[in-house]
Amino acid sequence: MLWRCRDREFDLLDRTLVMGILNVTPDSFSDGGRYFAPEAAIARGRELIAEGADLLDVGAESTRPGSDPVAPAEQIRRLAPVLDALAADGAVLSVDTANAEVAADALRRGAHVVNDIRALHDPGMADVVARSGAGLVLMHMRGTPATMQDDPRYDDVVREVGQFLRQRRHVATNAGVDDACIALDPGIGFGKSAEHSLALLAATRTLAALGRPLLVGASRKSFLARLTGDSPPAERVPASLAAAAIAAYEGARILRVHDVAATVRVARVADALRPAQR
Ligand code: HH2
Repeated sequence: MLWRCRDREFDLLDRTLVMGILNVTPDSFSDGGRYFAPEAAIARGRELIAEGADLLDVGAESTRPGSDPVAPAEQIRRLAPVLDALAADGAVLSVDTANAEVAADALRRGAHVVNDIRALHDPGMADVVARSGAGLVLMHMRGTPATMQDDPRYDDVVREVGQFLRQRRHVATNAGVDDACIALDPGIGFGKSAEHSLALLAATRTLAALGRPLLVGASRKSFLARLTGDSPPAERVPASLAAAAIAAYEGARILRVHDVAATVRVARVADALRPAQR
């Protein structure tokens, strides 16, 4: 299975990609404030690449439950120096934004992927992605970060998320996005109870069968803490590695994580053990 991202083409048949998280924010749930200064973010990005990240997902807006949106101009201001420096290094960069203007600016600076947690909610986004040939992550979210954890309900979360992802993929390709550029993501923790997130993780094989690379972002999220009793996000690393191992074994092709060095090792083991058809 190929994933096309501008001039980069990832062959995902037997290699799970590790996407390192780089939050240039004051308030992200796990690493908020640590990499808000451009120099600190650039240094962290280089560290993640040295640890073996295949690509970096750079975001300037926290989407933790209860967070407020960040204006596009401010997202661009936060991202620009970081993207410029890491693109000059030759890193493969993803921009974590739902805003077409921010995505377009990042692509001009050399980003290869748009990680759109609102799955083309911005009417300008599909065109920006289609024209650039960038990779596009379409993620499922119920509601907005401000309200999404207010008692989310589903009749059948796996079926509903699968239907949504199929429909958004259709919207993207109808708008001119190359199907080979699309990856899908169930959006663990976005408008989901801990039980919903677990059900989606357990259904990785079903969701991977939708036919495009599946991205799973379980890293350090609170549904894991509900199982283990771990409290601050930094304590959730072993639980995150377990989730990553199971997701990759069951057919996820991209793991979005904070802890790159350890997850790369997990991915190599899962790749060696995963049955060929997954
Ligand atoms: N999770 C977060 C942010 N962006 N994008 C995708 N495609 N999938 C995810 O699961 C996902 C995502 C939340 O994690 P993080 O970036 O660590 O936190 P914050 O939103 O507080 O910056």
